[in-house]
Amino acid sequence: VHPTAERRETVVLVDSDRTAYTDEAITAKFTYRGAAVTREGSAVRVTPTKEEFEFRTQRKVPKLGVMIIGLGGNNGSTFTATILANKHHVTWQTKEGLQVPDYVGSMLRASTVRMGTDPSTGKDFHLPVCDLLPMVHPNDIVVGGWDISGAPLDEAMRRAEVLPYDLQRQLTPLMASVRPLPSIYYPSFIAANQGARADNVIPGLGKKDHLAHIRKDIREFKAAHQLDQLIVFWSANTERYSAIIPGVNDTKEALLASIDASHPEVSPSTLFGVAAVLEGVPYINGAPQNTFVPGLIQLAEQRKAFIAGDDLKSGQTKMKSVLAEFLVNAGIKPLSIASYNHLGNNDGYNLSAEPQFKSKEISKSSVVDDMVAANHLLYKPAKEMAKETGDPKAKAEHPDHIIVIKYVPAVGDSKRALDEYYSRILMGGRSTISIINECEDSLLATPLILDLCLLAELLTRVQYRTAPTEDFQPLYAVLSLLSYMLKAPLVKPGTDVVNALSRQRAALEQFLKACLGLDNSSDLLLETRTW
Ligand code: NAI
Ligand code: DG6
Repeated sequence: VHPTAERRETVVLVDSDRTAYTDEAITAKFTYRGAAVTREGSAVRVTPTKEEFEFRTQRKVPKLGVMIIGLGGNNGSTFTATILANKHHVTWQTKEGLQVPDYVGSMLRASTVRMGTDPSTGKDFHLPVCDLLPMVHPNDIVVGGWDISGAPLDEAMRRAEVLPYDLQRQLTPLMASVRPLPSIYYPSFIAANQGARADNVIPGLGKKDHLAHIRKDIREFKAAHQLDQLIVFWSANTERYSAIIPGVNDTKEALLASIDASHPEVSPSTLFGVAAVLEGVPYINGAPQNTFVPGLIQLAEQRKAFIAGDDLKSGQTKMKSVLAEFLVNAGIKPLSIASYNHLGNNDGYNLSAEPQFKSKEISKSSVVDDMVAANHLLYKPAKEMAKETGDPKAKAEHPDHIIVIKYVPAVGDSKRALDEYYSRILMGGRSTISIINECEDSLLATPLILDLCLLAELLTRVQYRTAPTEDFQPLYAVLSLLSYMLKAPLVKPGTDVVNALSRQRAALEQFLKACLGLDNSSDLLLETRTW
């Protein structure tokens, strides 16, 4: 068994009077420290703040199901195959020799977190992230879902051309028994070139009936597999953006009424979201479109149901959320970022249509915004630009940022991404960094889907309160803690989006540690810097 798929019985026991263990739960007190900052003329006043939290994490790991919309796609079939290969210990031959299945690329299963120092050696002590708190083992996930293409998953896996032949050959009998449920197909939302695939659609009833149908599918899947928890995950084709229309999808009441009236602007991904929220199961959007219209966010808030999105941050954009942060934090000024990629899978085919490309362009474009806005020494804020240009509506300074995606069938799922970062360095000098990245897109995306589902499930078991007299309550509906895996993270309306990968990872690590009552000032390493 590969170490990333191993089952361990690790229990982290925190030796502190602020952390308590019962058979049911881990309860931890945590002091959340921040600062209130104001400018007063040439002075900046910083007032330290603190708020007391108590986190309670249920220890019993549920039997988990994941229902994927787009199950027969490259990601859906690769996700299913990965879990089945690990569960059944399927090994396969390649020119490099015998391969064992793994979960490489999953930050939960394949990365570690620094816990502190081992006093006997004085060396750092690291733990797999998935061992911090009780989490579902991926091999135990029951996978199902919907697709407008009715191909059973063995055929879908062959069509995807992602996994090696000898693995596909052995997985065929296992995959053949998984068949996608019929799905909702509204042709105006995805590229016309997808029409040929749509042989497995729920008959043309109204949107109200479609909603009822999907809700019933969710309930039946849960019951049939005796699941304690379920995640619904959109991994279907990228849709065009929905228009946000007052009275149609801007409030929860309007959205529900629009579904009743079969309004044309209610997309399949939004309808699935409404179904999941009404069934009280988390819903995650792995594609870029604006599934989470204001009405759906409101509905999730009202029902205290969890939602997360948008769009998996797998390769080129993940790299960008590291590199742009590095450059700007190093005091170097990117002047332009030009990102090109070509791919030949069905995702690329769908994105070759302009409205669907537009959705992807938006999610890929926003990823450097927060890093740029954080450095007013390099990039002039809007106010300064307005003064300089005389245009009161002038926008803050920003690097030129261009996104190009081309469909090249020959390369299949093996995406080739080229990026150029052109920056200003000392004394008006220039620096150019070029990156070429080539790999199977779905082999990067699959572990992200896994992490998103496992984390969303964990967060359904975490509750908090801010005073001992209060009842424990769930976290806020939009799970922005999942941002690390997402290109355009959805956050609580009115709050800032964090795109920088290191900050996203730190937030997640710190939160998992906070649930154990642990503070995360370990990188201070004061013992190495003092006498
Ligand atoms: P794919 O095109 O292979 O799979 C999408 C599947 O969705 C197809 O089987 C299609 O028949 C199905 N589908 C379309 N509309 C549907 C509906 N209304 N209901 C149910 N099924 C429907 O695409 P792939 O590569 O699996 O990607 C899935 C999504 O994830 C795309 O939106 C893509 O942009 C996004 N994504 C993919 C990444 C990757 O690395 N592969 C990374 C980031 C995002
Ligand atoms: C082409 O850009 C297809 C897309 O679906 C991407 O492959 C996917 O969004 C992953 O993007 P990135 O930028 O994280 O590699």
